[in-house]
Amino acid sequence: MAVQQTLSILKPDATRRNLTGRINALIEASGLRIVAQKRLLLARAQAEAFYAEHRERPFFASLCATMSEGPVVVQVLEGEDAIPRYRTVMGATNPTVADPGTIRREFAESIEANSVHGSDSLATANREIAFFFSQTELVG
Ligand code: 3AN
Repeated sequence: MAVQQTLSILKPDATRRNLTGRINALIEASGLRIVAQKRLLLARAQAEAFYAEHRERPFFASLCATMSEGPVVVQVLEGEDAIPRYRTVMGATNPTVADPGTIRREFAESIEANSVHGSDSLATANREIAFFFSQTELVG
């Protein structure tokens, strides 16, 4: 076990439905701490840069449009094994197969508008945190 930080995004489908507080409650109930948080409107180019590794996937254009259609809340979560722990709290990409009690099972609208993003590895977390936050914005 190691203390890790991971990048979380509450997606536009979640902010549109005023779910920030309910999702944050599930995050905090899991033992993760929100050590940085801000609400942003992503430009289309920012969404494309953030999801660059998915550029060849058929849903890339639609995903980037969805991510820039309304405000997002970007967060840094900290805790023991925060990266895999948050993936568990999020649930599977497809909400119809996500476990009961997970964020995506409870709140996601579809496989694309699935309410939250979470980093999937240490290298990804480091890159994604640096994409949105400077070190001085992380307050543990
Ligand atoms: P996850 O977010 O669970 O790690 P990824 O990395 O495979 O899933 O996909 C990144 C994002 O792309 C997902 N959160 C979702 O918004 C979108 N996405 C994934 N698979 C599909 C799909 N088959 N159709 C539409 N959008 C998808």
